Amino acid sequence: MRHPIIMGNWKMNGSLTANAALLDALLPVVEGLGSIEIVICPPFPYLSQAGSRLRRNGIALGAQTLSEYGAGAYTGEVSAAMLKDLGCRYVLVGHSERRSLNGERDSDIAQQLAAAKAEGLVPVLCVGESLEERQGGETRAVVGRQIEAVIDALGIDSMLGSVVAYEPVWAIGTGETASPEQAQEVHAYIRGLVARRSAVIAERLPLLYGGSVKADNAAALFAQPDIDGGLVGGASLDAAAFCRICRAA
Ligand code: G2H
Repeated sequence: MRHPIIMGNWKMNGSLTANAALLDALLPVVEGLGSIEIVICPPFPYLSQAGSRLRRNGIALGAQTLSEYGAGAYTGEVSAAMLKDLGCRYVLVGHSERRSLNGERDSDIAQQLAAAKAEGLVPVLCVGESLEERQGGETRAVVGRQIEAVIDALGIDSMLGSVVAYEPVWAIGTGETASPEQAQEVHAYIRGLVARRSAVIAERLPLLYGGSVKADNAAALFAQPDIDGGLVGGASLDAAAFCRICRAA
């Protein structure tokens, strides 16, 4: 029922020239992988450039964040409607870099998720614990709080048509990856948490793993029963590596 999703989060990387080269190398290879959903999330200024190429190749466009507000005097912000206008289908909300570097709180993230859904975008709610929290045995409490903050604010139906990405902060961009068993344990916990409110929604909810996904660890991660794909940062900037990760899904 859940089909694999692989998302490339380019973060704050790229240029018109570099993006064109990356897309040239990537698209002819991944467009043949019809059974999985592949999503590219460039920085805002490059959404149009990537979007015009992706629309011809059947790969989806995503953004890395959005404003919780609809329109108006919010200098520097980008609304859900603008992302929709540019052809986005997905948008990340609550990435740990947004939480730690931009001070986004669970309550802000819930409002961003609501704004995304109101425009028909698929929000990808990112959750995950720090190294200190894992070592303190708080992984479930932290991840549970991050997800329940959204469900408590918006209701369980907010998870229908959404995606959750589990990204342990200690594994992001560090080269450290959660083992398949560690990741599966948290994914199963997340699905169980949602199932307590709605078994049907939990069963349909795609759960992605993120945190140093690479070509050589992707297959073992994606083989886990509750891991439905990956949110890939660094390796999504390398066409050959990203193609191998997509093939592993
Ligand atoms: C986690 C991930 C993508 P990386 O942030 O969101 O990045 O694969 O570089 O750890």
